[in-house]
Amino acid sequence: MTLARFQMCIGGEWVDALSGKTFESLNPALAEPWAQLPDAGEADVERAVQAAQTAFDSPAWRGLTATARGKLLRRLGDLIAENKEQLAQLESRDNGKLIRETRGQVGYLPEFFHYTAGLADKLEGGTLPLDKPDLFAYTVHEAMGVVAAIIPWNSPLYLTAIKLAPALAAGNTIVIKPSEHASATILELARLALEAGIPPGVVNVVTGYGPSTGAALTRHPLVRKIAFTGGAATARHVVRSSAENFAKLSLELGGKSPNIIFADADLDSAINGAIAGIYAASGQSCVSGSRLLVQDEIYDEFVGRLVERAQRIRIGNPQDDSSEMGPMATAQQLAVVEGLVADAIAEGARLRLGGKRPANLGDGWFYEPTLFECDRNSMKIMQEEVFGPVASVIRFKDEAEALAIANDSQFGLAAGIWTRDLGRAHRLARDVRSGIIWVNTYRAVSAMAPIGGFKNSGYGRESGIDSVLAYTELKTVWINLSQAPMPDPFVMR
Ligand code: TXE
Repeated sequence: MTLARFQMCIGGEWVDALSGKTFESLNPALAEPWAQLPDAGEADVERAVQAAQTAFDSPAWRGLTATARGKLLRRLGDLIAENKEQLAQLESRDNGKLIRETRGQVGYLPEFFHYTAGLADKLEGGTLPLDKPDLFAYTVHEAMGVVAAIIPWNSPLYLTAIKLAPALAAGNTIVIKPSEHASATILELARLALEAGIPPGVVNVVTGYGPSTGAALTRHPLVRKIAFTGGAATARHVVRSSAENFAKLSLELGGKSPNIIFADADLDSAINGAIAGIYAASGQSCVSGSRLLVQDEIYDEFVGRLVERAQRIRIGNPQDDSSEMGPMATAQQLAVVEGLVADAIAEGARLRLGGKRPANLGDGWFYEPTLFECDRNSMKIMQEEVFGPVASVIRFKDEAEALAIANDSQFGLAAGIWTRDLGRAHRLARDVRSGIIWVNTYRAVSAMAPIGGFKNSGYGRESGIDSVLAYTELKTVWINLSQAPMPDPFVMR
């Protein structure tokens, strides 16, 4: 099969790696290469960061009003809408995500760009009611400079959009390093950014591996902010890189989110919520509801019905409209899932469903919807992120026990609460230590809603009205109003 060939976007030019090196991207449904991309080395990263810095300093970008930047982002949103089917197809082929899901995500991206475009000219500073009558001061939110965005493979376009749009709205420039497993749609996004009229060098994409390309980018001294989504182990490397020049950081890491089902819940809804939480996207979602906490009274019925529904999930070609679950995006991730399932069995978790690769689906990296029953929240399968279609279920007696189990986790990204009791819903929304709480729903996103985690799920928030502020530096400007000479220089004013 002939491979599709991609080039990187640096300074508005489409280029190969200076070394000429390339790597292949594999189609997860077939486990075979479909595309060839440049393997960027240190010198390519250097070019990209310099191009971004030059663009940052150029009148073509720096000279634009915030309103003009907003218009460019709006145009980019429109172009994404015009190209949505092609982008959805490309992402599905590249990372194995269901076409119905990539259509949904890409279909929503324009809303995201339009919303953020509207924020560009609303970054107001303040005048300060100083307690010093001879002085006047005000604050200004300024762009930071070059932003590095490190993107994982699970939702490349969406996770790039929530970094790119606010970074540009605030007037920064960006170098994006997509995952080596899913770079194609990010290169397409760069093409659309140029087509939208965003000046060359404002949006750059370097493709390559994490420890080489990614590390060269995150430790570059001109990078002022790193926006990272990925795993905790990689995040630790990124935090260390940022220590070189104290680049600001936002980290969106994984989770082991509890989906808590009370006996008074609408069970039909809760079962759909449990499925949405763990089997949608084959569990390759940072907000996966991978721990199911189910109240005693309904435990047997709930688990029975969940197993029955999960058994009917149609696993298959992600580009087929009728498929409900596609493959793992990478062979490594499949190996992680298989390893954690084996550990769970060895530790005594009871396998109720799945636990293996499906027959008859060829070499693709498919894995069956899997469910473990657990007696203790301390089991590894209740504590470690699997990032695959593997749920573990545990029973609880009452609200206090549910809360204790929910919070007994190193992570704190999301939580689902299923109950008809309004007071209980609000009590748990208050007391569960996580950045996102869904009550009687799961996996809802909106351009207006912040995303991010407590504890080991990272820090910083993306999306929502404050997302642009996270890409600014705050400046305080002091003006002397007095006509008198400057007072005693040896005393703080
Ligand atoms: O992510 P990595 P991986 C979790 C999930 C998964 C685990 C590892 O549990 O099993 O992370 O997944 C780049 N310097 N999540 O290996 O390694 C890399 O090239 C700079 C949660 O895919 O974190 C890619 O572009 N960059 C998650 C990006 O980091 C480096 C989504 C993410 O890769 C680098 C994905 C380095 N030293 C996985 N090493 C979520 N929160 O949604 C790698 N990279």
